[in-house]
Amino acid sequence: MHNRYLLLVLILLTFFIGDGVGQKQQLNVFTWAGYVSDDIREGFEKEFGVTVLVDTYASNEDLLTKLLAGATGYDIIMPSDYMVSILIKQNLLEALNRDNIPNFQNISPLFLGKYFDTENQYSIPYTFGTAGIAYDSAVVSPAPDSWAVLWDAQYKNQFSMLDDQRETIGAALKFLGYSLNTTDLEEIKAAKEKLIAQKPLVKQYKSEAEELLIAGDVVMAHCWSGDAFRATETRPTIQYVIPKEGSSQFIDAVCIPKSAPHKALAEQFINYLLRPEVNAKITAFTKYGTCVPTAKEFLPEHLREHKFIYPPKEVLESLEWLRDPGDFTRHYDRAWEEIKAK
Ligand code: SPD
Repeated sequence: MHNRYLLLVLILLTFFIGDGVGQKQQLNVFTWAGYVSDDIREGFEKEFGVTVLVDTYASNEDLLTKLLAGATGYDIIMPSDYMVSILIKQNLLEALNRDNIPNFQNISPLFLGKYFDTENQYSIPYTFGTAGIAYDSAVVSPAPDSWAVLWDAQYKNQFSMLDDQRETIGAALKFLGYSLNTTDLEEIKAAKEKLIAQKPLVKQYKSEAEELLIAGDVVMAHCWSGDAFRATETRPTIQYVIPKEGSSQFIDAVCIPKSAPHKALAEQFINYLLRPEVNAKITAFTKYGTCVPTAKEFLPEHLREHKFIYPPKEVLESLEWLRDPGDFTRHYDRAWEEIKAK
């Protein structure tokens, strides 16, 4: 009798599991624009009987500001490398339970154990890429090879810069021959002045640069590799270059915030993303690299080894990871505020 009662309770729970009786559970994803496609979202919704809501941000700092302001509804976030370290330090991330993520084994060791989460206790890699310059080769000639082109007055009002303080200050630092992660006040000041001098030439600061390129609003954009690649689908004359002075490389990760309302569902979603056939859909949509080698079997030939995704060795050697500058962050914040206020 007692067992039958227990069974009835379990059946009712299965029926009414969710945020309220009769309601489907909702997974809230907070990520970069153009990062979670409808087919990935709908595939999960259908299989798990839940709804997935996707909200977007334009920079890691926007994500951090929102979390520090107490945003509590998000189950999944996708910070980049250095922001993972910052979020761990701020105690804002939930440790992942690997028992619930058996597909973790599908990830290439090349993308694991990185400096920002050496044991992958809090993060799994989603995609990887670089920052560089996308340009319309039908208009911009000769092909640029240096950050200098983004200070060339002939392109006044015809290019955009990322609306991302670490990336944009980073581009100026690299142009000046400095590290992306400098903690030298004079170098930050020089980068700030460079960007203030550039400002009258800039059409827009925008992280979703592919939209401007596709619309033909700009002929050049400081932009991330996958977004440049996406723009080529509409404008095949778009090319992408990593300037000779060097640039940034990144891994965008998937994490669960400490405040996530649906942790178990979030781990199921992470496990789902790591299925090779689903992971291939991430690359097919975002045009960023996959961290799951077996996903390549599900990708068309041109996405398996594309030059926008896999730069040659000598270019790779010129790339730097963004890192958490600790207390020095305030100088990056201040420089960015001054640039944007001009
Ligand atoms: N549209 C997707 C953009 C993803 C960019 N990743 C950001 C890396 C920042 N260092």
